[in-house]
Amino acid sequence: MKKQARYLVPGDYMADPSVHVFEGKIFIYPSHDWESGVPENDNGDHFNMKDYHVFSMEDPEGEITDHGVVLKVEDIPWAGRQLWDCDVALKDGKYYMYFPLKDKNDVFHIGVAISDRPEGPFIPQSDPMKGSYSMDPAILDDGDGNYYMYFGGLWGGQLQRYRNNKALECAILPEGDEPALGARVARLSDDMLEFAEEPREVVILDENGQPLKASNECRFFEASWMHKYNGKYYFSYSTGDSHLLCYATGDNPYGPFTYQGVILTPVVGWTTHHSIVEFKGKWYLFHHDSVPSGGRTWLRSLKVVELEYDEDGKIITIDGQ
Ligand code: FUB
Repeated sequence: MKKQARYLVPGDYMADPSVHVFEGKIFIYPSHDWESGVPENDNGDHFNMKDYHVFSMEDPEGEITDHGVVLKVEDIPWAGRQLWDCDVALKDGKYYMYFPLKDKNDVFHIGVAISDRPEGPFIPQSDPMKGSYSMDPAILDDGDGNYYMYFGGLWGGQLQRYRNNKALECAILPEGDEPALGARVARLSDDMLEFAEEPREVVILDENGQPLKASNECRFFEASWMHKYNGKYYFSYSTGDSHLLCYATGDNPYGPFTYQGVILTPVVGWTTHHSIVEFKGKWYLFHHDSVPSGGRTWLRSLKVVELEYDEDGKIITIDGQ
């Protein structure tokens, strides 16, 4: 029987959910879509978000609490525009929010904001993380004291403007049989405010051990997420212009990861984005679509649906429609 996804915030447009269990509750850190009137283009200028709310739930089937605005563009000293997908990590009683934002030169960097509470408010640092670029940060708490950030996205996410962590003079997008561009991963410093090392590329291999090609409809585009299941590392992501959520598995946080399959088939709306979280022995896929806004791709709505694995640890594909 088809699993029925549930809309979580019918009264507002929220997208890109990053979800964690803190203090025994589910906390959702989404982007906050709104009708800013900016025309749609391949740079994603129509995703003109200016603040974040935090939501919590006692249970995925229970009521949802809106904790209100917890961070806004005008409070961030280095801000230009566009607060995109954020994530939050807990270390030593403090909550660290990682957020992508364009600076005053329209270049994406990743900033950090801190709170004593999972529901915020979050106070931003005065500068972005040194050496940070592109967008869509996702944090893995590896459970051994190490935290890793996965980040990056193509087109409007600006990843094609960089190689080896240096800005290129002109953006280069690989094509055809060239290896696809990968997300980036870096361990975080002990104070959680900087990279502890140079970011590395996340390599996804096909069944023959070869890196996925740029022309492959399952190659990485944006929206990294990392979770662990039965001791394995599951790196999941959006394929962007082919509109899938896919995943690859590995035996350590850096990879390489081997491509496994599709988590979610295309939803209504151009973007697809997610997080995967375990709560009381069940697994859930939090994601978004543009059904409630009548297909307006910049006005997305949060959803949750149960996610299942088969006996070999493969994620059973969910129908996005
Ligand atoms: O919400 C703006 C961007 O759209 C996100 O950063 C991407 O992952 C896509 O969902």
